[in-house]
Amino acid sequence: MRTAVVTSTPSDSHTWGLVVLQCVLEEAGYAVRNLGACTPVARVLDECRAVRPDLLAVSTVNGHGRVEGAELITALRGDPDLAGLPAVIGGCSRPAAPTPARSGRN
Ligand code: B12
Repeated sequence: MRTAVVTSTPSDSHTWGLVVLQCVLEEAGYAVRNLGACTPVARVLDECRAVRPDLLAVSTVNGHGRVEGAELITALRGDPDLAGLPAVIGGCSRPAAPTPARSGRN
């Protein structure tokens, strides 16, 4: 059976994207190890070394994913054991606050 590690980034405490991701991957036939929210990069790497997954899936929605996701992938690619592990990052990119529409003249 294929396995996937599902995780968030160190600062991201949102959990429901992780739950959805786990459900989708399980429906696709993966055995999933869900590391939960606010997961340190070192822990993700340790789990990947232990589980030897076919996929690492990262959910991040709190707005820091661009930085922390890059840090995670850089660490992953720098580890000889994990450098070739397929990894995906996703999550909402909704703006924190919509820009109010200008009223009146264009
Ligand atoms: C619930 C919620 C919370 C709860 C979380 C509780 C919990 N147990 O998860 C609480 C109150 C704790 C919280 C805290 C904060 N939140 Co909040 N939160 C939300 C909220 C309302 C819903 C998120 C949610 O659960 N959605 C349901 C899940 C199922 O959807 P999802 O996470 O978007 O995931 C979907 C997709 O993104 C995608 N997806 C997700 N992961 C992945 C991964 C892959 C690989 C793929 C392909 C797809 C994918 O698939 C999922 C299903 O469609 C959103 C606003 C919103 N309406 O989205 C804000 C939101 C995410 N939060 C936001 C913010 C700013 C915060 C705080 C910083 C607020 C604060 N000032 O304290 C903190 C951050 C805490 C932290 N350290 O991370 C912002 C993020 C802004 C940004 N991205 O720039 C949002 C967008 C609100 C906003 N518009 O300002 N939050």
